[in-house]
Amino acid sequence: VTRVSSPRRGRIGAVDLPALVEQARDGQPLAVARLISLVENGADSLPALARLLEPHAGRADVLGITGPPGVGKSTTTDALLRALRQAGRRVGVLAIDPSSPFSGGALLGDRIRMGEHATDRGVFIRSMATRGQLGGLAAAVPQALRILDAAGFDIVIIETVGVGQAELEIAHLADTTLVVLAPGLGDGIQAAKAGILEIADVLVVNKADRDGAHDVARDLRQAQAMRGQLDPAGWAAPIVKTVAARGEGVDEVLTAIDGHRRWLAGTGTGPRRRQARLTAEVIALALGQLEAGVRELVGTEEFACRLADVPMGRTDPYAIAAWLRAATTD
Ligand SMILES: Nc1nc2c(ncn2[C@@H]2O[C@H](COP(=O)(O)OP(=O)(O)OP(=O)(O)O)[C@@H](O)[C@H]2O)c(=O)[nH]1
Ligand SMILES: [Mg+2]
Repeated sequence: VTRVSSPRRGRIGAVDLPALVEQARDGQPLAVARLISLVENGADSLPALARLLEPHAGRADVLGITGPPGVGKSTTTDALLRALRQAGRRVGVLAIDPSSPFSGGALLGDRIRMGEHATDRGVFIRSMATRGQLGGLAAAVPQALRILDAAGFDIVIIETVGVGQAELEIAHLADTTLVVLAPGLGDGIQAAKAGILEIADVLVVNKADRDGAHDVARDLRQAQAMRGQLDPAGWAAPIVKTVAARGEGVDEVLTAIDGHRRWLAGTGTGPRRRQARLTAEVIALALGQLEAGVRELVGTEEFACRLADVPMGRTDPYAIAAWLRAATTD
């Protein structure tokens, strides 16, 4: 069995990868954008790209921002971006919507958000999708992080919508994860609370100009206290109220992020998280390749024949699965 290769992959055109990486490291936004497109499309050159980038990566702080729809994640990201730029830090933003993997490319929203920073080389904003990457977002996002990291961004913000399983997985890619909530989310948030507390390093209660923000913060504190009894040595996420639309509370959020960064360094949790991130990337890549190999075989005549033998009692599903596994990895 040949290695899996989709006809789309690798047909990005002749790319001078080392030159592109040099241009990206030089801060050229077009080069950064082209490299991220390679990741989205699952180009054949991705292993080579990872090797070119790795010596220059590992410096950026990765900040995850997630939360239910409409709570103000993008507004918060923008407010943080502005504050971080004022402090002289270079910031890359990857906006990811796990529920719509095909929306891809530079969205209208990016261009609007980018507008303010269009001439600022210290800012790069990009929506990301995964059309071709094996292993989906879990494999694509770390490679995109590597690109922005090697391109010299001090902080990379990964913004994802929602608090479902996919979002939680992506949130785990960050060094520090902000979960943004807001008043008026209803009962859905109750169900999601366990997951939220699990991943949040900083809890942001946005729209504090509205009624109910105080209640949300109090609920979170109570849930956190119960959880803290189970894990007293753990990190208790600070709860910060913000009005992101007016930039209020943003300094407090940055202070909370700094506090978490010091805790990561002081406890050795930081390197452990990065190790976990790398492990998750490798697993996603391996599973993606295995799955593609299995699906390719499922399209063959031989598979159809084996399947037809099942009702005759000549073989069974377990045996066919074992054959698939062996044929995919040999
Ligand atoms: N009242 C109030 N409105 C806010 C605040 N921050 C953001 N908004 C508004 O809330 C709406 C949603 O904000 P976004 O930043 O787009 O929220 P989001 O979480 O990124 O939304 P999705 O990406 O669609 O999930 C917009 O109309 C914002 O203007 C705030 O602090 N107070
Ligand atoms: Mg948004």
